[in-house]
Amino acid sequence: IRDSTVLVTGGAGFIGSHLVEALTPHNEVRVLDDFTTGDRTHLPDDVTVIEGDIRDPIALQQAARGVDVIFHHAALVSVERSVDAPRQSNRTNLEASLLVLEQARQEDARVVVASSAAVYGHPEELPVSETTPTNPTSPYGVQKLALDQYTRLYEELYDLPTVALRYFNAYGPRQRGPYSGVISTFLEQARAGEPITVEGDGEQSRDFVHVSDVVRANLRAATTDAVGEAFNIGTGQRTTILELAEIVRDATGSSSPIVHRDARPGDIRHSGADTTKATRELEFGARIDLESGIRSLVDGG
Ligand code: UD2
Repeated sequence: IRDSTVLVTGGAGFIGSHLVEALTPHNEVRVLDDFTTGDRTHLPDDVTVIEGDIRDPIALQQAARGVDVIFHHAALVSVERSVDAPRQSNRTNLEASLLVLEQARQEDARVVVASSAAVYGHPEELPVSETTPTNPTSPYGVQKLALDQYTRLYEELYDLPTVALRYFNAYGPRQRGPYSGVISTFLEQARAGEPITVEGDGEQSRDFVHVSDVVRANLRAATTDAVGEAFNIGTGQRTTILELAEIVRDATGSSSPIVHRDARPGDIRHSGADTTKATRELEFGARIDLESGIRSLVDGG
């Protein structure tokens, strides 16, 4: 998209900051972030930063005034924390998201929201398509599913152009912290020469999608005619956690041993995206396979 005024909520976070970087050369970009996990140093200079919480209607109103598109990436991303404190995560992931949708309605702005493969829970079929039954196994998944459904409803009821992107396991530079995902954990362990900790037997599998592909999906969603829809955003390739451990070891040249720990309670066994719909309607296809994505992380990010 070009020559637009856009708001990225959670724009200083992992996915948000990469999106901001892609948007800034051709658009006027605003970021709303409370910087609890986001990082100012990830933001280009020519971005307007509003420091605030998305639960704060005043901050949101200020940030959204006059925008053409809102990319909604602010969230409490920890699945475990949503299990411990479901109401707290509901307030940010769902209630505040509704504020974002309401604000978009006010401004007549397009909205692209970050949904999740968590909406499928333990999937009934693999790979999962958008018509696979949704059975979230965590409050986080329920919240993302409700957001996903509200997004569709806002198109139906109020004619607002909305798109929900169901991310599978996103990875890439700047992903770090306690909820950052298995790839950044394994890379840190391999670099430090510490044991790579595989939880359970390691035969569980995921669809790892590079953040630059996630960003491209967002840019497509910003202009598509296929509104009121949800799309799986993954690569269509599944990798087991044991295979991942080997890939990370090879890419880093590390001699870290692979050790096994207890499996995570409630861990999803297999997750993989059918991306036919995104290919057909968004002309989206992931470009970075896992080996090259990890190699570039090792070389640069
Ligand atoms: C991902 C998303 C989450 C939600 C969920 C939906 C990330 C970081 N999280 O959770 O937000 O959308 O999908 O289903 O993308 N593992 C190890 N060793 C480690 C760390 C992890 O073996 O040191 C395993 C873990 O047990 C799991 C797999 O790696 O089987 C992936 O774990 P994760 O935390 O990266 O992501 P996931 O799929 O639980």
